[in-house]
Amino acid sequence: MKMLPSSLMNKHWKWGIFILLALTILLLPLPAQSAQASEKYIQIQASSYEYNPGVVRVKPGERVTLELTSTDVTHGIYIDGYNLEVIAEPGQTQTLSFVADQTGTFRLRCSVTCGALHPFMTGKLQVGTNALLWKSIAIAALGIAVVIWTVRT
Ligand SMILES: [Cu+2]
Repeated sequence: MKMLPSSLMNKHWKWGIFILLALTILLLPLPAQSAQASEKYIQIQASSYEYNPGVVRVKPGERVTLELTSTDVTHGIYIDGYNLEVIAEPGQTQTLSFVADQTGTFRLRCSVTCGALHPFMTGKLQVGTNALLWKSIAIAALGIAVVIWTVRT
């Protein structure tokens, strides 16, 4: 077998370290999240064509009650993934309670055709920290560091 040029060997060695570190980041257990069943009330105001707040953050396992109020026409919220829906008529408040038993980011969509921009009336439900995103960022940063390290030596 032909020996690889030493400079190339050097680079392979660095990428080996990168792969090891990347795997470590991926397999690293997440800090234990509180298993306490706390309750969270979140008021959401719906108006054409937005939710206020647009992003709802809750902890995994939390009992969540959304209080949806519409300030103009009838609006709804459909939570993708959880497959739950709540509809509020003008000036009214409707509540939706559920346990945030799935982690991740879920899209909120208006479930009532409310006007021209209705398809764009969306929000987000974020359950727990987005661990996968942070891991991806860490691995990408590590990759960039190895590239810089390889180029400079
Ligand atoms: Cu709508």
